[in-house]
Parts: sequence; structure tokens; C-alpha cells
Amino acid sequence: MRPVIPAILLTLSLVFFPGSTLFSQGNRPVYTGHNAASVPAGVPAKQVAEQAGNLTPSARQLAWQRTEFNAFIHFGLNTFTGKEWGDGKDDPALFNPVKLDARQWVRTFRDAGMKMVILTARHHDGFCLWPTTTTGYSVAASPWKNGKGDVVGEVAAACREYGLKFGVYLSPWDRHEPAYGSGETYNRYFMTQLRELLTGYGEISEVWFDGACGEGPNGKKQSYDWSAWYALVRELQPGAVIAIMGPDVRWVGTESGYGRETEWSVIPGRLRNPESLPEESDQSVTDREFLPGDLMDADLGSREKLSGARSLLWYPAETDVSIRPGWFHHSSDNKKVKSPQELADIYFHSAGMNSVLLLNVPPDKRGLIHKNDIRSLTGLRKILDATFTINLIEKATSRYRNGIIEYDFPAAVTFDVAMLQEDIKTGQRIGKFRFEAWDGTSWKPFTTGTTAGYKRLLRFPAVTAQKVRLVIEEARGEPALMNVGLYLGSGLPALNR
Ligand code: FUL
Repeated sequence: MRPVIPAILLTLSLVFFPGSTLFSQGNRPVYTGHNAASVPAGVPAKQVAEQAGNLTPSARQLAWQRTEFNAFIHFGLNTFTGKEWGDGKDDPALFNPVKLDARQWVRTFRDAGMKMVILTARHHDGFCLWPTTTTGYSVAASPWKNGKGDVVGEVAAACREYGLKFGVYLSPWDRHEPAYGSGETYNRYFMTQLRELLTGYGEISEVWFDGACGEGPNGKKQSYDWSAWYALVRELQPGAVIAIMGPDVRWVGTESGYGRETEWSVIPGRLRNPESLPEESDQSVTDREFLPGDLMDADLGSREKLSGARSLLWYPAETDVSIRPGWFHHSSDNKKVKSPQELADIYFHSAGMNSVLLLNVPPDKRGLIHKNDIRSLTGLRKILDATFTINLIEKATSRYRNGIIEYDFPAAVTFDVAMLQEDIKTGQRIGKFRFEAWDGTSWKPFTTGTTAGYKRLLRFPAVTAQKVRLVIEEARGEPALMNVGLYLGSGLPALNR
């Protein structure tokens, strides 16, 4: 027997019950899972927002969010042809990264503080970086290691050795495979490749599906069997998030590295049939009903956007950007690698804006990460360590009353960076806040923000004060703060954005 809460409690349950809740919608009991919820018609906007504030990430989404800063690797035939999008006709004989050292790649990422590596196992050109059984268009047909090599295997092993998570990018669009455009035959081909990747390389933490879709040799557009692919990932790698064209992680909407100022992780559901939320499991909702597609609006989750939504999803943002102008390595770009300061600015505007930063660092033809990229990553790490090692707020005593936390320092401190982290296990609730410093006679605001979420970083001209306070001006329910920080930045770029 399912417990059914009388309809009269419906309104209360929307407001006060965090996490999983069973409540009734008319005579129909409805399960609001942790990361998905149906919204009965006619619920006022304020209550929908409060319900959004009670949604929480699934376990796999939480583990992913905590990675904060990850590496993307674009590597393949394009590395040798100088292209960004191969047409599927390039000769595998070109692929010969004679000095390939995946341990060098992963060591570089570990030293930069990254927690996961996502490799383009196959990009749009169809060339597979592992010896797949599905096509001859792979490393097995290349001179590299006499056709006995496996880039996916080497990167996965290096990740295990250095303690990083491993993920795969598998492009649904395939410009080589003759079956592309055929419908089912191609979908089976894709499914077999996905199965190989999900079973052959240990734990996979993220599966990255790009949305590009072109016409096959028969002139037809391929229709992708997303739900079968999602089901396969769930079956074989239940801990993996399915990103971009998947239900767990959304593309932030730009490849600039600069995320949204106001970034809500809960947005209106993209479901075929929002009223069909199942009772038993939140995840099966999104998997079965989810409609893939890009979300690029500046505002996705404000109260106005939520108003009228029939379902809500915890659907957090990932910010992908390349350290170089292109996704693949081209030696002509060796002098165009982003500087440590540029990377730090990107970090503040992605990882520091409630998103995960996925920074692409493409190895070169030798199969090594170029020294210029390593120099920038080392510089970035130095800046972040120098900035964040000492949280000045730890010296203060604090008091909380009515949405205000006041910090008293034993002596005046100087800072120009603030950090706010909500405990998203309880939900994302803060919608507006400000920091103020006591100047001896009154409280003076020195920085303000809208959303906080998993992590919000703010920069401002240096402030010296002995008393500071954080004022939460708007929230979708009682906010649960996990961490507040004040820091004195070191090596950061000038404040000009
Ligand atoms: C895009 C692709 O077309 C690019 O080549 C790159 O892989 C990027 C991360 O996603 O959609």
C-alpha cells in the first residue's frame, strides 16, 4: 500500500517537505523524486519556486558536481590533418602519435587540480580511438603500435593510476559509417560501440553525447535512439552522468567558458509528457520522457520561468571550453594557448558560477601535451592555490539571525574574493544576497549576487574591515549554507569584466 497524503496537505508538502515526498494529486498519488517533480496545474509561482528549492541532485549528479574542474581531451585523426571536423575520409595511416604518453596527460591534469578526464573516443569523423569490433576505421588500422594500440585503454589506466575519474565522449554523428542515416541499423552500431566503451574500461563517470546530427550517405538524417542509449548507460554504468544530450547534465549554452550570472540547477522539465512522472523512481522519468536539446537562454530557472511549468528537473550546467582556439591541437595555435590569468577568469565564471568547468586540453601529434599548455595549467594552479589556501573567515566568530550572518574578526582583514556554497543535498535556494562591511558607522555593501548553488565566487576591489556580514535577500525556503569564504586573491587578472 502506498501512503497517500490527503489533498489538503498538498500545499504544505510543496513548501516544507524536502527530498522525496509522496503526495496526492486529486486521487492520483504522485512521487516527487529527489531530482524531478511534477507540478499540479494552477500552483502559484511562489510555491512552484519553493518546490524547486526542495529538489536535490541524484547521487550521480552530486558526485559529478563535486568534481568542479575536469579535463576534456579532443584527440584523433584531426590532430594529424589539422581539421576540426573530419569528413570520415581521412586515412587511418595518418594516425601515428609515436610518443603517446597518456600518463603525461593525466599527470598534467592531476597537477592542475582536475578530477575527471573525458576523452573523445570517437568524434564526428567516425575514427575510433579503441580497437572496436564494429568498424575497421579505428586505431587498429593505424601504424601506431602496429595497430595494437588502444588510446581509450591507456587513458583509462592512467586515470586509475592517478586517481582521476574517467568519462567518454561518443559522437552520435558519424561521417564515416555507411549505415549512418539508415535508422535502426546505425542505432545498433552506435549501441555496440557504447557497450564496448561501457564494459571494457572499468568505471565510467560521465558519458558525453554531442547533439550534432547530419545526413547520411543516403541523404537521410539519422534519428537517434536516445532512450535506448540512456538505458544502456544506466544498466552498465549506473554511476555515470549522461551529459549534454542527456538527462543528468546540461550544456551551459556557450563555448566561451563564461557561464550564467544567475544559474539555477532546477529548471522546468524537458519532458515529452510531464504528467506521466512515475511513482517508483525519479530517474526513470527523465530517462524515458526526456527531450534532448540545447538550452541557451540567459534565464532558465527564475520564478517567471518556473511559473506554469508542469514538471521540474534538477539539471545542472557544465561549461566546456578549450585552452586553445580549436578543440583539436594545431601547432599553429601553440602561441594562442590561454594564459593562467585568462584561465583563472574562466574558472571564476564557470566553476565559480554554479557550473562544472570542463577544460579541453588537446594533445599534439606526438601524443603529448605541449609545454605551453602545461605552463598555463601550472600557472592557473598556482593562482588558485595562492588565492584559496587561506580562508580569512575561519578567524572570525559568527552569529546568525533572520537571514543575516555576521562575522567578527579579531583584527581587521583585507580581502577581494568571496565564496558562497549551498549544501545542495538540501536544495538550491538562494536567489539574491549581498556582502557588507562595517566601516565604523554603517554597513556598506561591497558585493552582491543572485544565485549561489554549489559554488559562487565573487571578485571586487579590496576591502579592509573587522566586521562583515552576509545578507540573504531572497531564498526559496530556508537556505542551507555549506561554506562561506573571504580571500585575498593572488595573481588574478585585472577586474574588468
Ligand atoms: C561540438 C563539436 O562539434 C565540436 O567539434 C566539439 O567536439 C565540441 C565539444 O562539441 O558540438
